Amino acid sequence: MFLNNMDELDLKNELIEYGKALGFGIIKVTDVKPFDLWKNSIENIKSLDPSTSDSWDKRGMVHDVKDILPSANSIIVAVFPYVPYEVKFPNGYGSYSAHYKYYPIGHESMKKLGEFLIQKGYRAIIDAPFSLKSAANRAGVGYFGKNGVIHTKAYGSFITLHSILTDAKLPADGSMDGISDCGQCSICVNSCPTGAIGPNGAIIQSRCVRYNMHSSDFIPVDIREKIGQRLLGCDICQMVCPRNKMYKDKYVLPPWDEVSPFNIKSLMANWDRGLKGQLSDMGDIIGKNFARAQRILSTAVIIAGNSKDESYIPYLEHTLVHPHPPIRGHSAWAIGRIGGSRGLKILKEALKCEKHPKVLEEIRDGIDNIVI
Ligand code: B12
Ligand code: SF4
Ligand code: SF4
Repeated sequence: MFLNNMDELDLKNELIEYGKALGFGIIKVTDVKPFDLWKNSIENIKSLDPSTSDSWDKRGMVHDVKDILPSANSIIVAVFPYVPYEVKFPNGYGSYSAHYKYYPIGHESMKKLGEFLIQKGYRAIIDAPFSLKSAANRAGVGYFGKNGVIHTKAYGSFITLHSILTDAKLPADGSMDGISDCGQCSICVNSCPTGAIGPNGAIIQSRCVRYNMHSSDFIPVDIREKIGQRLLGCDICQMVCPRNKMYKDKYVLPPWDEVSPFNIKSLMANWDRGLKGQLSDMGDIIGKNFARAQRILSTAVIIAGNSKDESYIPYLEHTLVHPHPPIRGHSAWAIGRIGGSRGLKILKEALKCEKHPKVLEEIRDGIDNIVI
């Protein structure tokens, strides 16, 4: 028995050592008890935000990890820290959160850590669909913030979280001494541009900019305006958090080759010739799943509208005939937002041939609101 415990501890130490070499800042272990608080929180969020209730079923997340691996004994939680990006990229380029650059890197590193366990004869499932934040809190990694993400002492909340579900019996770390240490602070709640932060760190998805981004549907107008120049991700509720003060004045821009594929005009100009090259370059950075033509273009059009820059008008005229109705609707809105007589003429022409009722509504609104 003693020898077994020592073996388990040695295995854990070896894992931690290898994990640190792979770039992880924190590696901890928790047990496989069901995440009951998470389950209740999901029910709560469904009642607070019924319009996105279905999205939780579609995600297929489980509250009992034994539903994924019945022989599971431990959950390994790993933290991949990164330096956040500036919100403002050079003019004409959509910005993205550094989270989306580093998540795929963390995931690949986690696969290597999993491989290490597999080679030793254990089962290891990487980034399985369960609540990583709950696992992190229970493993002693950090507290929940009212902003809906976990913050750690060493790296604040600018981290990607990863997990390995395994049948290896690893010694569990102690949990945090509570769910949250936010106390009376509510800076993030008051700073969220769309009022998406509800009670107890409950994020009202239908209000969250990030949730709406890359939606394949029509995005509510007030949220379009708050998207600003962001193509993927929103970091406002983290940037204002005192737990991230170590990053103050340290936000960086990605290197130029990781900015250039996010050129908005080029996306809008070339949608009908296929965006293969540009999307593939984007996918190499933020992951193929996020670099999908229709969704990227839908947000790009909104960014063009928010720029209020008339040089986008010819590009919007081109996206105003896209086969996907929300892209046409967003284009009409963007033209109205930018304004000018050329925009008005384009909208009046579009009114003659558009058939889709929602797009027609967007065109009429654009005409009504346009400033010449
Ligand atoms: C669904 C999802 C989203 C949704 C919903 C967000 C949310 N907060 O739930 C959307 C699309 C909006 C989203 C956006 C983002 N996400 Co997200 N998302 C997820 C995902 C897949 C599941 C989260 C989940 O289960 N939510 C359901 C809610 C009900 O669960 P919960 O927050 O854990 O509920 C807890 C609280 O209610 C808490 N609680 C109970 N009582 C109290 C009391 C107090 C005072 C407090 C504070 C809390 C509290 O207990 C519950 C226990 O679980 C995870 C990955 C994963 N597999 O876990 C990533 C994840 C949470 N996302 C992440 C990130 C980075 C983001 C973004 C910052 C990305 C960006 N830059 O735009 C934004 C931030 C938005 C925000 N403010 O939360 C990271 C967070 C890393 C971290 N530091 O914790 C994760 C872990 C992905 C990853 N692998 O790194 N996301
Ligand atoms: S990610 Fe942005 S929109 Fe979503 S809760 Fe945070 S600040 Fe609000
Ligand atoms: S801003 Fe304040 S309330 Fe929000 S997560 Fe940070 S410490 Fe908690």
